Amino acid sequence: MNKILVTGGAGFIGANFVHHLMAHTDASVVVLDKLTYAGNEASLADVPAGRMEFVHGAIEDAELVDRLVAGVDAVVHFAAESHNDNSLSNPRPFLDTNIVGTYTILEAVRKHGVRLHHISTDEVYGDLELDDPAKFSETTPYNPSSPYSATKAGSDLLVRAWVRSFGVQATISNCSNNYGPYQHVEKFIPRQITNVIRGVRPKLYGTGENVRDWIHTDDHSSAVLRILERGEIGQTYLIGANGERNNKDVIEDILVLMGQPRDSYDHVSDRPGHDLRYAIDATRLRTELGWEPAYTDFEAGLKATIDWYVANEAWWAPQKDETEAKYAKVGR
Ligand code: NAD
Ligand code: TDX
Repeated sequence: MNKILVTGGAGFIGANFVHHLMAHTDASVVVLDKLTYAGNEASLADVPAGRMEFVHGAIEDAELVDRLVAGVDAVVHFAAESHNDNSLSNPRPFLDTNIVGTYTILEAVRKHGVRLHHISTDEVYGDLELDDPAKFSETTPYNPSSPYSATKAGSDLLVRAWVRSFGVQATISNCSNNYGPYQHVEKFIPRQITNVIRGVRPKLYGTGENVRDWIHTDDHSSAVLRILERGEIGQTYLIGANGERNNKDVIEDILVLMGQPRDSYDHVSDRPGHDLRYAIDATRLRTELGWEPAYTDFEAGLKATIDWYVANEAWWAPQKDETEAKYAKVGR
C-alpha cells in the first residue's frame, strides 16, 4: 500500500499512527482532519513534508471524501469525537462525526473499491464486573453505556453491514485505553500529569476502583498496521496488551513517579454511568496475525509519557485552561 488516507491524523492516536507509518513503512499519507478542539497540526510537525499531504476538512463532507478516497490504496479511519465526558454534556457532534462521518467514508470506499480499516474501542462491549474472570472477545455482545460508545458501536455495525451487503473490503479493530505522547489533556493520564506540573492536585472520579486495560499507543499502531497488511477482510480484531489497572493505582503511580506524596490527590464526583471495568482478550490478533506488544512495562511507558509532557509544555499549554474550565462546570 503506497498511499494511505488517515482520517483524524491530527488527533492523539492518528498522529502516532502517522509517525509509526513513517518509521516502519515507505507509504505516503493523506491526512484528513477537521481540526476540532482535539486536533493539532503541531502533532505532525516532524513528518517529512514529501510523505504527507494535510487536508483540513470533515469526514461528513461527501464530495471531499469521495475525491480523497479515489486517490489512495487504503483508508485508516481514526476520526471521531472521542471523549466520554463531552458526550454526556453535548452528544450531537458524536452522532454527526461518528455515525454520519463513518457512513460517508463507507460510501466512498464502496464506490472506489478501496480497502478500509475502521478504528474502534472496547467500550462498545459495555463493562465487566471487577471479579469477572471473562474478558471482552470478538464474540462479546455489544452493550454500550455512553453516547460516545453508542455512536462507536453504531459505526462498527455500519461497517459490518457494508461488508456483508455491499462487499466492502474492510476490517475493524476494538482497542483498549491508549496512553502516550500527543494525548489531549482532557483524558485521564495527561490531565493528571499536567495538573501535577501546574501544582494542581489530580482528580479521581468516585472511588477510583474502575479498571482500564492500558496499552501504549505505539503498540496500537503496530497492531493496526499488522491488520492492514495481513488481516482477513470482514474480520474484527481486539487490541490489548494485558494492562489492567484501577484508576486509583494509576494516579498514585503518576504522583510517585513525579516526586509527590502518593495521597496528594482529590476525589471528585463520579462520571454518570461510569463503566466499571474493561479488559481485552487479544488472542485472535496474537495467534492469527502474530502480533505482540513492545511496551510490556506500564511504569516505564508511564515514565516516558510523563517525560514527554514535561518536555512539551508548549504543545499542551494552549489546551489546558479551556479543558479545566469545562470540567469545573460539571464539578469534576
Ligand atoms: P482524539 O479526540 O485525540 O482525535 C480525534 C481527531 O479526529 C482529531 O484530530 C479531530 O480534529 C478529528 N476529527 C473529529 N471530528 C472530525 C470530523 N468530523 N472530520 C474530520 N476529522 C475529525 O481521539 P483519539 O483518542 O486519537 O481516538 C482516535 C480513534 O481511536 C477514535 O476513533 C476513538 O474512538 C478510537 N479509540 C481511542 C482510544 C483511546 O484510548 N483514546 C481507545 C480505543 C479506540
Ligand atoms: O480526571 C479524570 N479522573 C478520572 O478518574 C478523568 C478525565 C478520568 N477519570 C477516570 C474515568 C475513567 O475510568 O479515568 C478513566 C479513564 O478516563 P478517560 O481518559 O476519559 O477514558 P475512558 O472514558 O476510559 O475512554 C478512553 O478509552 C476508550 C478514551 O477516551 C476513548 O476514546 C476510548 O474509546
